[in-house]
Amino acid sequence: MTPPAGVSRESAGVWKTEGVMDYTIVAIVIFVVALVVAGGTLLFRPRGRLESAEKPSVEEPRGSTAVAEPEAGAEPEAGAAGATAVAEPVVEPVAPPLVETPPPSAGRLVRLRARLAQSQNVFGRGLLTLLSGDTLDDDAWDEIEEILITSDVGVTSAGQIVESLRTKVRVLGTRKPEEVRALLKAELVAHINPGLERAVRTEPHGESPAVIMVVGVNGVGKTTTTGKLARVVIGDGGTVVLGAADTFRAAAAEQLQTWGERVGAPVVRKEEGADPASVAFDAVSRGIEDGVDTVIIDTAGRLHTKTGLMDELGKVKRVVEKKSQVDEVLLVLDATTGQNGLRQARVFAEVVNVTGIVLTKLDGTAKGGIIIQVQRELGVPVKLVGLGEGPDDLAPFDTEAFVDAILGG
Ligand SMILES: Nc1nc2c(ncn2[C@@H]2O[C@H](COP(=O)(O)OP(=O)(O)O)[C@@H](O)[C@H]2O)c(=O)[nH]1
Ligand SMILES: [Mg+2]
Repeated sequence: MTPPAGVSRESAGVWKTEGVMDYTIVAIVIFVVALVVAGGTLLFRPRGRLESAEKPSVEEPRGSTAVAEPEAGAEPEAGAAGATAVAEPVVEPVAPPLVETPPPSAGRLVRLRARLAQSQNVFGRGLLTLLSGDTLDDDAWDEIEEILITSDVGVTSAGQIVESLRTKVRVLGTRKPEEVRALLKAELVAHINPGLERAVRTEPHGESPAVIMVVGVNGVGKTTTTGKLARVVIGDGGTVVLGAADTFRAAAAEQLQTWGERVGAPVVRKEEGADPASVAFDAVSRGIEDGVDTVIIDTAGRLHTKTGLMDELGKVKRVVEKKSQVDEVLLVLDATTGQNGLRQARVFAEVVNVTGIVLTKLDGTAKGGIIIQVQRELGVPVKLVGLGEGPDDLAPFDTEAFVDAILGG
């Protein structure tokens, strides 16, 4: 290369050096490009596998062998870039999640007893302190009644409980703390009625799976309960198909899909605005085809008129019954909503034949007494209680364990 005219020798030297540098730079660039290409191929591969994972399973083996081969023959650098398997954790959440095995349902209420801390402090401790106090006068009895009412036991039941306790305390004479506890426990257990049948009917009959419909007002925890209940059935060794009959918004089906995927339960769903009854029908058909134990159908709760509600839920039930009997209609009720929630629940109970109550959000509320009122008002047993937002925070209701938990000990 000749320096352009007018360039001094000195600068020509520089020019020459620059020429040499040019080659070095080109060489470095080539090297870097080679590295990038090698790294790029490796980085792209996991995505390729992901895409194939979303296709039918037949494709999967091909995808994974394609990954394995070139990786084995890759240059040493690839080992380091292969350690770009650090890309794996990023990729994993998108891949079909590993199927979980939920824990069995037995003893859950006992394990989750700490979640009833607020009810224990306000309701349980409050009552025990007053009942064991030195001066159990009229004021103290009024206070006891007030605690019962603010814990949502209901005015009628509160009055009856106080009346009964007054008589028993009089008979008892002296009041040792353990005697008072036993007395209060017996009273509460009697009001919750341990004799009620609380088992959720999840067992199949003949060729048909058990069919459970989950109903209730918007936001009470229906979808969450449907998902948690699927886990209970699977944790206890059963198989489940879920039906996303809340077609009001796509997000509801999405939410249910996530629950189903975690435990490997198929979710039957349709586009937003589809007929809920047809989704329910398809879910039950799928359940029969697959020979599963239980089909659980999530429904919408946004129906504000009684006739609208009756039309929709009634239709879902009637249509399902063309395929199979409906074994349970579980009414979900948010324990924190008190009288208002109870009023809304009553409308559902009038529209469909409710066979059991699921009382959610009992964690973090002092209103554990609502169990007594709900059963009294609706004439249906509480079968399950929601004690948190965790996937396994749903427990079969057990009267003794519940009363023990709110009384402490
Ligand atoms: N703390 C608590 N939150 C709950 C419980 N059950 C449901 N939730 C929450 O309540 C909200 C509404 O639940 P969702 O199932 O979508 O209600 P849906 O509209 O009736 O289907 C969600 O944020 C849930 O996590 C429970 O037992 N405890
Ligand atoms: Mg929902």
